[in-house]
Amino acid sequence: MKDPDMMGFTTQAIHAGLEQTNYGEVSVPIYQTSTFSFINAQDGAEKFSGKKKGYIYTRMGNPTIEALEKCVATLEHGYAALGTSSGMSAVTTLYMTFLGAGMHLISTDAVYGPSRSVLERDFSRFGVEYSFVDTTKPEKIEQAIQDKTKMLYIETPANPTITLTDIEACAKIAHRHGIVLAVDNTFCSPYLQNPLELGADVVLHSLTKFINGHADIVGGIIVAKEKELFEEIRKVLFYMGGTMDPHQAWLVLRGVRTLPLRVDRAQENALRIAQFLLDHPKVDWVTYPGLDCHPQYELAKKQMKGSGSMISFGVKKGLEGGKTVMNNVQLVTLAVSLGGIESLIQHPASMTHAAMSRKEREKAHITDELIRLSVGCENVDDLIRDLDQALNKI
Ligand code: LCS
Repeated sequence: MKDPDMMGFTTQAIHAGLEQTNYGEVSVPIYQTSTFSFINAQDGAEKFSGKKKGYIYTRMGNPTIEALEKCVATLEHGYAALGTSSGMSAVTTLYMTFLGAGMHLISTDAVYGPSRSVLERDFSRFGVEYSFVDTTKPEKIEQAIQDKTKMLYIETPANPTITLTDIEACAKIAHRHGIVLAVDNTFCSPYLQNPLELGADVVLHSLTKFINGHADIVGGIIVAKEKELFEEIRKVLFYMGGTMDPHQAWLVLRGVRTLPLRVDRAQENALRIAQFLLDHPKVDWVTYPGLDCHPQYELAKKQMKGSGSMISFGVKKGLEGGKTVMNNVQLVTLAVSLGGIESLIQHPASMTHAAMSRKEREKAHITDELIRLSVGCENVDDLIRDLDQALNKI
């Protein structure tokens, strides 16, 4: 009955990862311990050598963290997963695994700001090279490939432009050239998109967002399709130390159990809000994958199982108009982050993507007037009323 492969997504989200002990618990216990005792010297030596399975030290594995890893690996159809201290820890662990001096990465130009800045500022100090291209056009990826390219890293939908990259097309290009394809699936969650099924080798999430969904923790996770890649990443993560804490994992487990319910509600709200914004006289443009005016509406239907709840839009009077909206919303909260039950609004050019130069931002279509809205699970009429009064102040 509890074979995850036989279950639908909502059942998996609720049950995957729980392995009952003799107590018959129905929620995963928090194993808040840094280390695990060995029965004797031989037991310790065998666990270290890998001859015997068992827990050693929480940075190298812990039952609560493993329960979350099993759950997300099931939802993403991967071989196994690794919990990380933050989404950025997942990103940098992957860079550290697949890149080194003289190696080259190709990435989406409109990627989450720090996923780009950490390459420009930090990995470059160790000789890592990179090209940020408009991955919405697969031919641009092909043109950027060099002999030393080792990794293709895409984010779709991209933060904050909500433009899409064709995962299947990227997998074909990457594998033709022997390159690893990693997909940041944060904006969709595994409920709406499964990159491993579309040919990606590795998927990562900022758990801080949809998977946890309650704006109360920071965390990340990496899911690998194959054992070999998983083992490579695991060694890097254990030594670099960006691992998770059991209490953090427990909170995410509590959040993931309702992922499909939250996403269903939020994206229902988002479609209504996107249509409302599109018709509003103070709004110039709206980018939302559920609108047929989205430039990649057909691709959204092909690779996503729903349109999600992230919207970007531009208002009359550009940035000044956007500031008026952000300063006047009362229910929608002015804050970065996304994917929670509460609606959040922010201005990427001065907030999440402020570390990019204006030139690079404009090249990536992260224009000054772009406002990003993460639609939550509130009553949609309340959200629309709030946005309407704020827009009307422009
Ligand atoms: N990937 C994506 C697509 C993200 O949006 C973020 C965070 C990360 C990775 C990093 O995850 P973290 O370390 O924060 O858990 N995005 C944020 C945003 O748009 N506003 O605040 C954080």
